[in-house]
Amino acid sequence: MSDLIKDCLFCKIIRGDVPSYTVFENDDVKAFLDISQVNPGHTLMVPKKHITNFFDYTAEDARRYLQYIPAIANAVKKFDPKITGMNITANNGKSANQVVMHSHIHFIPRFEGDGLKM
Ligand code: DGP
Repeated sequence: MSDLIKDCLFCKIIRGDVPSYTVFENDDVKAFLDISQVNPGHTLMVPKKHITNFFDYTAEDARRYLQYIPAIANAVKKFDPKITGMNITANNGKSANQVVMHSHIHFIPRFEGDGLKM
């Protein structure tokens, strides 16, 4: 295993070396609750292959990993019937506030009148 993958926080979560609350998982991706909940149910989806961000995705990576967005959005939505919307976003690159350099998508549940500014 390369040092990059050994030391990557989200690779550690995928391996189970760092605990997380799993929302959805299959051979390709894992989705787990974000440690800093912007709103209740805030979830991150990561590909199990280490890819830094979307600049490095091939078309095949996009087909393989992004196909799960609807399934994960609906899994998160099931947490609470009061979830009526969801921000599905990615911070791509350091200047765009990407802190963890393993590609991930945020699923941020929205509630009527929650006042969250996104
Ligand atoms: P970003 O700025 O897009 O790179 O967001 C990284 C997210 O990762 C941030 O919302 C907090 C989350 N995060 C950081 N460390 C951990 C952790 O150890 N466990 C979990 N579940 N989430 C983490």
